[in-house]
Amino acid sequence: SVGIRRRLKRFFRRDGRALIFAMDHGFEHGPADFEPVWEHVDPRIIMRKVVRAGIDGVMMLPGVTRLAVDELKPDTGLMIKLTSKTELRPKDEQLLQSQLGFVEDAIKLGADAIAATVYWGSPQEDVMMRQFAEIASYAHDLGFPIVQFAYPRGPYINEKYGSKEDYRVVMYGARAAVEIGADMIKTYWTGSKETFAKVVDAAAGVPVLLSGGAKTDSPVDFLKLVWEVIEAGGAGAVVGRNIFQRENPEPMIRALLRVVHRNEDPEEAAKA
Ligand code: FBP
Repeated sequence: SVGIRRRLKRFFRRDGRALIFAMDHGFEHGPADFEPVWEHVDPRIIMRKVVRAGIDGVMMLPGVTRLAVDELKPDTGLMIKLTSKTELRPKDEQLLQSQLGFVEDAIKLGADAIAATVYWGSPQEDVMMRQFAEIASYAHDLGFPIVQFAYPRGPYINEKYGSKEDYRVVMYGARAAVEIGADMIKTYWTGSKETFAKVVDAAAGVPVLLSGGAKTDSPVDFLKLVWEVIEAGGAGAVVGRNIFQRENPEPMIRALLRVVHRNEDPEEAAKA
């Protein structure tokens, strides 16, 4: 619909690319994720820095959105995620993300897009598929785009492919996300530009964004990874720990923006 197309533009610049800040970690991993730079446990403090640095969009759960929404600029894309799990659950139940909020409430909070995770290959895949289909149906009905965090994850994947980052499973997850109706996909790095290009192909034109992952030792290592994503035809990145676990998130964001939007050489971007 027109609404979906218009709202997707909130995230992507004219070049069709986006850098989005992810901050659902207090729930999905627990507040310990903020320990490297403890002041960032306050959503207002980190959000202020991230927005000042010029981020294109942000992703949060509903409760923290309420706390941090005043820090956003009018044109900052707001993605509200409606599924998660805690790490307090028994290990084998961590292969399920549960619904924790509702589309209408996310829209009242000002969301431009709704997000939900599916762990493709999980023993609970069926539950997450239905959950995603229901959330997507509500969102689309109201003219809102739906973002899928398409994460292959589960015992059979490890047995058959050796890793959840194997491009064959990552591209399967991305394609499954397209087939179920996602307007944007966030997924793992597959280890090389060539393999990530296959993931992009499998998504058949639906934008594919990198899921940041654990903080790299040096900022330039992460910039190189994002550069390869862009070279592979990726639409950008959704980044959490590589931003908020750094003492100075602003230079990192500015460097990431140069790589995402200008294909700038990572070493140069890091220096600037
Ligand atoms: P990061 O850039 O920190 O990896 O954030 C992206 C993200 O998908 C978060 O939205 C989420 O909380 C986290 O990664 C989940 O990571 P995992 O499931 O791999 O533990």
